[in-house]
Order: sequence, then C-alpha cells, then structure tokens
Amino acid sequence: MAVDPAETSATLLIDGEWRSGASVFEVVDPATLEVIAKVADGGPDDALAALSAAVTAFRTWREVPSEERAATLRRAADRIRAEADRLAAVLTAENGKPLGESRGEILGTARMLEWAAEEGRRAYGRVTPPNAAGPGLVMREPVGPTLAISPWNFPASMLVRKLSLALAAGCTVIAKPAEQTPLIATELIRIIADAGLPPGALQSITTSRPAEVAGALLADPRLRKVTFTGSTEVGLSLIRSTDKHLRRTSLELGGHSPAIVFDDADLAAAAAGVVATKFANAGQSCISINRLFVQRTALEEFLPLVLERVAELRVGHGTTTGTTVGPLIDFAGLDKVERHVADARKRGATVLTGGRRWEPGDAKLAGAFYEPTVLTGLDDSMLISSEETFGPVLPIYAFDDEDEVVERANATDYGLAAYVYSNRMDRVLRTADRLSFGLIGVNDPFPVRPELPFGGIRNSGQEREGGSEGIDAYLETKSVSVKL
Ligand code: TXE
Repeated sequence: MAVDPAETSATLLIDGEWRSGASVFEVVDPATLEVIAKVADGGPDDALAALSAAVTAFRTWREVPSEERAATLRRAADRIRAEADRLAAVLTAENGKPLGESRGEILGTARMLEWAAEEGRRAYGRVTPPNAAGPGLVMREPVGPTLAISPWNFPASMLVRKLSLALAAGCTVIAKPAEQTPLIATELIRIIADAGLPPGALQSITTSRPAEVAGALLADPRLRKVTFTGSTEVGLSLIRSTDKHLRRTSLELGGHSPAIVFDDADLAAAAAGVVATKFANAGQSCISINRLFVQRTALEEFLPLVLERVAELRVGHGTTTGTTVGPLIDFAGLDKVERHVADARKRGATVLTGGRRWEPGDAKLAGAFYEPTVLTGLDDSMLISSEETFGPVLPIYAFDDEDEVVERANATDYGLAAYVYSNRMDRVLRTADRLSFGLIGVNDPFPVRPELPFGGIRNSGQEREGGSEGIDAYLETKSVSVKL
C-alpha cells in the first residue's frame, strides 16, 4: 500500500493539535520490506508537553457526565465500523496479517469502545449502612493521566482496549504506539479524538525511541497510571520505574499457553480449533498455543487431522486473496523461531511439516516468512517448551492422564491463556478449575470477549482489560465517612 509520506508525518497529537516532530522514522511493509510511510519521531520534550496538556484536560474530562463520555465513544465506534475496510488495509500494510484478520480486529475495537462506554456508566460506588453518626460512602474516581503503551502484534485492539476504558473512566490518555505499527494507531486515535474529545484528553506520541519517551513520562509523578502490553522484560522495567513514585500499573505480557486435547473431544473440531489459535497472526499472539498436549490414546487419530488443517494454510502477502499466514514482523522474530526449532531438532524432536523459512517464489516478498510448522517428539526441557516462540510453530506433546497434564500445563512462569478440548462436563469443569491461567477456552479457540476480563497471572501480567474489572483498572476507590 502506498501511503503519501506528507500525509503521515504529522503524527504527534499534542493538546488537540497534530504536529510533526524534529525528525521522522520509516514504517515498512513487513512482507516486502518497502517503506510505506514516514511518521513523526517524537521525543521526551513532546511527551512532557503532552503530559502537561493531559493534566489540564483531566480537570475537565473527569467532570464530563459519564453519559456524554459514553456517547463520544459510541460515535467513534460507528465511524470505525463505517471505515472498517480502509482501516483493515492500513493495519495489514504495516503489520502483515491477512486482511480478514485485520478486519476482524478493527471490528473488535468498535465492540470494545461500546463496552467501555457502557461500563463507564456503571462505575458505581456504594453506601454503607449508617453507624450512630451517619452513612459511609464508597466513591470511585478516575486515576488520572495515563500512559498507554501498545504493541505491534494487535496494534488496533490492544491500543483501543486501553484507551477506551481509560477515557470511559474519565482518565486522560497519552498513547505510545509500537514503532513498527504507528499508522493504524494514528488512524484510530484521529477517529476517537474527532468523535468529540476535548484537546488533551487523548494524545499520541509516535516514536522510534520508546525507552526515552516512556522514561521521561515515568519520571514525572503527574503521570498517575501506565498500562502496557508487550514483553515481560519491558513490563518488569516499568514496575521498577515506580520505585520513586508509586503509580497504578497494568501489564499484559508474554504467554506460554497450553492446550489440552482429551480423547473424548470432537477431534476434528479440536484440530480445527488448535490450528486456528496457533497460526492466527502467524503465531505472534500472547494467547497463541505454545504447547499442545494430546492424550496418547487419541494421538494417532488426531495428528493427521491437524496436518490436514495445516496443509490448508496459505503463506503470503496479507493482501493476497486466500492468504492465511503473513510474514513475521521482522527478522529478529524469525531468528527466535529458528533458534527454537533448531534446539528442538538437536534434542531429538521430529518435524512433521515445515521447519524452515518459506520460499515465496516472488522476489518482492523479501520479508521474514516461515512455513507453518508442526513438531512432535518433544520433551519439557527444550527451549520451545518454556520460552514464548511467537511464530507459526505448533509443538505437540503426548500425555496419559488428567493429573499429569494439569501439572505439566501449569509448570510455566507465564499464566495468560489455556485451552481445553473435551466433551465431558466433569473433565472440563475440573480442568478449568485447576489450570492456573487468566483465560481458559473450553472448545473455544478465541476466548476473548469484551464482557470477559482479559489478562494473566505470574509473569504474564497484572490487572485486567475488559469485563467489569477492566474499568476498575482506571478507577481509584475513596471512602467518605459522613457525620450528620
Ligand atoms: O516487545 P517490546 P517486542 C513478546 C513476544 C515478542 C517479545 C519481544 O515474545 O517476541 O515480546 O517483542 C515499547 N519502555 N511480546 O520487542 O519491546 C515498544 O515501543 C517503555 C508479547 O516488540 O516489549 C512497544 O510499544 N516502552 C506481546 C511495546 O513496548 C518500551 C506483544 C512492546 O515492545 C520500552 C509484543 C521501554 N524501555 C511482544 N521498550 C503480547 N503480550 O501480546 C519497548 N517499549
């Protein structure tokens, strides 16, 4: 997709004004490595100007009735739906995922905005039974100016999840989109800001220097909240940044999701489900399956079903009709995938399909493509068994009984998503109870809905996005004791 650089260089939204930076950085199509745009490279001074505007805007935005805040978010949702095709094309151009996935992600942001609008109106407090002197009130108030740092893998949904809930709660937001995918973030921020936000309520700093920009904001106690989706390493550094000034911190980090297929499951549906989860976004998802446990008694029947589904996948440019697996975001991502597969091979794993870079047969497709890969013969000591691969590789492990598989599935430092395939209610309920993860999909490849809290435990994060817990992440609780 050709994007006119002149149109995209003013991508800093500060105090209601779109500004250019002192310099620009390039955005590439990860499938072809062609430069598709140049965007403003914001720095610490831009970020601090945005923070001052966010502090001022907070005084007024928090006083706007929740009904009006909700109406603004709903207007943005309508606009996003009306422009879904155009927005999907922008997302695919800089992220590489197939257009259908991009469209689904864009439509999901509209649903999230509507959910946040509704939840903002339900940010109730409570009244306690009076004591001898009078009642007690529990009041909720917005946390304050918030920094929202979002990643490139779901650059639309991860961004909107954060800013919709924050704005609905009455917070003001400075968005810091990932450097690989600033275009879709800028488009969405423009739509949401234009839906009726006052200057400074929503701002955006595109930058190629995330540590510097975030560092300037995090050093300033006026920033009251940071919400982050990305690597566990950066997430931990954000926690450390609160050692001088405590501030609310929501983290959505890496994952290492197990999926368990019991022998009583509908095996064809389970095969379709695990392949859908695994290869969505070329495996670059925090809820992607990293370990697929199949009951030994079902393995012989199940493996061909999985391989059939994998054979149907089509690697290519995200805009080509029929593509189901796009490129990895960059060659650093590809290196990690190759390292994991090489280590598994060296230690005795078998490659059932894939296991190498994809050869496009088209010189224009110079990006980091990898063939959809299925591995067996794995053991729990391999790199792939404990580190997040973030690529199109499905490792399959055999297990014998429920107690064993639950213990192995839980043996990870991460705790975001887990999947169970079974038609036995007792198994489903017992396993869902015993799996120690923030989200569990039961016969469901995508256990993500605005109504359900999304987030992980252990090194996968803290706080939740979505559900009624989602708005709590942007509210403080205040107790008022009344003496009449
Ligand atoms: O993440 P980073 P990367 C995992 C996944 C992936 C690995 C590395 O395993 O392979 O992390 O990906 C911003 N202060 N996930 O390098 O660097 C950055 O600009 C403040 C899981 O892309 O964490 C971007 O906006 N911000 C994941 C965001 O952090 C900083 C999504 C994510 O980038 C910063 C992405 C700093 N010092 C990666 N350094 C998920 N949970 O879905 C970078 N950033």
